[in-house]
Amino acid sequence: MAIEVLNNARIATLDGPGYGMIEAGALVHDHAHILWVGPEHDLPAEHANAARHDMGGRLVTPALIDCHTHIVFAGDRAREFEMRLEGASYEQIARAGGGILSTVAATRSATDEALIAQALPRLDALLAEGLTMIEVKSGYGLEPETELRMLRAARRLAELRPVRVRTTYLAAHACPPEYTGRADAYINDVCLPTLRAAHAEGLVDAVDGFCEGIAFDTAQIARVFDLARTLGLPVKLHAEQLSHQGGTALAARHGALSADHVEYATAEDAALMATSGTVAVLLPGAFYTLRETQLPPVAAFRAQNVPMALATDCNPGTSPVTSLLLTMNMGCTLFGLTPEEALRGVTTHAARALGLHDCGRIAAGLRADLAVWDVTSPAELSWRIGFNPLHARIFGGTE
Ligand code: DI6
Ligand code: FE
Repeated sequence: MAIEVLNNARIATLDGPGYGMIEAGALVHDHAHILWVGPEHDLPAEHANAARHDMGGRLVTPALIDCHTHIVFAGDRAREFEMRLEGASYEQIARAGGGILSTVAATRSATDEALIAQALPRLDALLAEGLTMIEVKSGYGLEPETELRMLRAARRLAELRPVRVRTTYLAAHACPPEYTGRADAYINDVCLPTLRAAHAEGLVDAVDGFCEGIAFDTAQIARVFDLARTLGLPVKLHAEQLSHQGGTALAARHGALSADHVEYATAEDAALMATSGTVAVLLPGAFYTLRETQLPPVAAFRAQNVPMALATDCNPGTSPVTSLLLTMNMGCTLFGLTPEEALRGVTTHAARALGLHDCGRIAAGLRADLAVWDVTSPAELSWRIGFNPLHARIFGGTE
């Protein structure tokens, strides 16, 4: 592939301390991977005659990664939003058969084409902010065919847009109406066999669950994780979102890639995550939407060197958010992250939460997935609200 030099750039590599800034920087790529990055005056002679693309002094960062989304779903939950404003809680609505189950009904009755058509505008909003990698979960089918259709729809998005997609199997998201009061039977009859089927079709990159009073307990999730291990699939978990259930410790015991939400996690949980190398995926959009007050233990994560990722959790119920820039702002304002932590949270640490080693930083050998911004300092990305300073999105070296 033709070699190109991006020059006259301020490059936040996130490779090394701070932002890993290179002022007056240059980056060489071959329209797939980064070959070299450094100060422009050190550009290797072998690249001196390569095509130049002047960045105009703009800030270049790794492209953004959303490591926790439910963007494939049908219908909306505006009525539930109104009910919560009238005083109903998320748990009350869920226990009355609304919440996740109302999206399950809409998703089951949607065609494949409708699922894709409804997901695309959400994906496009994320792409417009410089995203090149997105994780998408199933979990609104809760029966074999719709779980598989959701995963296929998610994979299809990567054929319709210049983006990479990672699919996560989340049939242990809620107990469907036909199994009310029989969650163990649901795990045995539906969740486990459908995981085998989805894996056999090559549709599963990771396995997730919702460990919560309104969803599944640690023993039920453990059975799903045991099968994931047998199949050689990594696991992650929605843990300690609304209460402390022990999901984080379970996830750490299973060497999970990430424990997500974790508002109710403790300092002991953070220590376990540090030992297992589990990333804390913070989801401030859900915290904000549910008007939660329990803050995730950010100080403990820092003290234990647990990497913190940030993601939209884009879903119709608890986080109808399609902006990683807003998520960064919320991560700072609501959770007290620094703008540097927020940027690492949607790049380096998001990649790690997905088990990826080829993106999330700017370094030779990694993919040329970049975002070019009309800002002066990286902190500006977290500072503004509802403003998108993206100048260009570069996916595998191609703008
Ligand atoms: N936690 C969440 O915040 C989403 N799923 C989960 O396990 C909510 C999904 C929904 O309400 O539709
Ligand atoms: Fe979620």
